[in-house]
This record gives sequence, C-alpha cells and structure tokens, in this order.
Amino acid sequence: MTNKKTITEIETFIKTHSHFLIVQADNPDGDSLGSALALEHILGDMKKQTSMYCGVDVPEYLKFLSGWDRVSKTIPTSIDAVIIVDTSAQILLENLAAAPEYPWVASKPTLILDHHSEVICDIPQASIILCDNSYVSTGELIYEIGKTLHWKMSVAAQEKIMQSILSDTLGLSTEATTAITYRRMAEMLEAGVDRYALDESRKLLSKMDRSVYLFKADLIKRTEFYGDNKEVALVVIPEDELYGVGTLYNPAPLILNEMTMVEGVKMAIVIKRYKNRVTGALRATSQSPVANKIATVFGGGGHPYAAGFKMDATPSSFSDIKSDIIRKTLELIQ
Ligand SMILES: [Mn+2]
Repeated sequence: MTNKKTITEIETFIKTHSHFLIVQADNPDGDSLGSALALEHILGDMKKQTSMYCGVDVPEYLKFLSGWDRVSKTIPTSIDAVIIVDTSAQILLENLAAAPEYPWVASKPTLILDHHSEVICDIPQASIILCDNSYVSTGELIYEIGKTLHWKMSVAAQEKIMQSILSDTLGLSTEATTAITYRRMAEMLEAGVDRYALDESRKLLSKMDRSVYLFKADLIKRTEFYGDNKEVALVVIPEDELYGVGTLYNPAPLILNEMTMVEGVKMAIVIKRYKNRVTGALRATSQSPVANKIATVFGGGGHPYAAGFKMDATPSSFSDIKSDIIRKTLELIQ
C-alpha cells in the first residue's frame, strides 16, 4: 500500500462514521458497481449503515451483479459520510451535483477511492483522496485497503471485487493486468469466489440471436422438476437441437442459471443426449453446493457449484441413465 498516512485516515474515517453514502459516477460500469457492492458488504459486516447512489439507472448488462437493485437515485437524509468510487472527476457527478440535497451531501466528509490517477481530482468536497493507477480497478484498490486494515471481506464482498477487476481488465486481458492482480485473483478464488459462475452469469446477459431466444423459451417450457419440493430442475436436449440452434449458443449456460433462479431449486441439470453418449452439466445453488460430487458419480468432476460429466449411453439405456442421475442427485443434495 503506497501511502500509510492515507490508510490511517481511511481507517479513522470508517471508524468515526456510521452511515455512508456510496456514490458512483453517471457512467456506472462493472468496476464502480462492483466496488460499491463490495463496500456495502464490508461496511455491513462492520455493522455500519450504507446507501448506494447513482445518478443514472444501472445499465441492463450489469444486472447480473446481485444487489444492483439497491442502487438508488434517492439520497437518504441520515448519512454522515460519503464514499465516491471509481471517479475523481466532478463532471461525472453532474446528476448528484444537480440534486437539491447536493450542498448537504457535499458538506459531509468525503472519501474518494479511484484508480484514474492520470485525472487530477477536482471534487471540491473531497476530504481524503486515494487514487492510484497501479490498481487495475477500484475494486482491487478496496481489496488491498481491506487487507492492510484487516477488514473482514466475505466471499460475497470478494465476488464483487473480482467482478470489478474482470470488468476493468476485460477478463484479465488488458496490459495493465500484472502478476499482482493474478495473485489477488488467486487469493479470492481460494477464499471461495467462483469465477466460473460469475463469468457464466455475465455471459447470460450478452446479446443473443432471436432464434436462440426462442429456443431458450422452449427449454424453459421443457424443464422437468423432481423431488418432493421440486429441488432438481432438469432439461434434456436431443442431438438434433445441438446441431441446429445449439451451435449459435451453448444451451447449457443459456439455461442453467435460469433454472437455479427458480425458487426451491437446489440443483440444475442439463443433459445433452447424443446417439451413444450423454453429457451432463450441473449447476448448484448455495443451499447444496455438491455439483462436483454428483458429477463424480457419473465419471466427471468439477466444482461445488458447477460441474459436468460425460458417459456412454445407448438409445435404449437412456431412460435408465436419466433415472439414475435424478435419483443420485436427490440423494446427494439432502
Ligand atoms: Mn474503474
């Protein structure tokens, strides 16, 4: 961490205030939203109150980040400090500056956390500025502050931090991504963040062909539910579909996350049925992260939340295999 004095100031700033308004600029992105949500988690774990503000609506493509709907254009009357994330430019806070409450907001102690240090901070009310472009994202900066100050950073908080890094580095592909970022990513993975699930949920929101969209509707209609409380959701995709619309978009990620969104569902399974082979893709919810255990039974493997398997299957054995998969899944998710 570059500046010890600033870190100490931040520590005091957090300790001495109780309700923080976390502000994103008028051009929210994966980093600003990820940073805001990470702070919400971290400060919440400290029993601090937080409110998230953005002067514009959260864009559609960011709505895979759970918690986005807590970002509001309303400024609560009880805040006693402000944290502005991912910008140092007043011009990007136009909507906040136009709000009738702005003079009151600006009178509160304000911390700026940013990584655009090529921009000189011109936010007049800034009381503490930590802006350092050696961090690929503001979320990464928050991660380092958290480590330095021994903040509790839950898996949920780290998931948001990881997303902030993935967003600003376009999936760790930018030049600014150094070994240090990879190391931090590795630490977050070790802490339990599921990058694969994160990526998949993001991809789900990317554009798709109309035929894929209609195919998805069809898959939803064909979803079968099993178990006393319909804990298992299952879709079978026959081979011919895989060579048709299935070539435009992998049907498993197209549908798996949707399936886990159904209330009560603990495990989502997509079975692709080929002539002499069956593949299974599994996606678990937090109530039952045993996807890998199920996949292992059928000769596959993977992660607790996402796993897969592949096995030989003749057309006549398919219904038995399917029954086995359902039975074993119901057994293991208990
Ligand atoms: Mn950023």
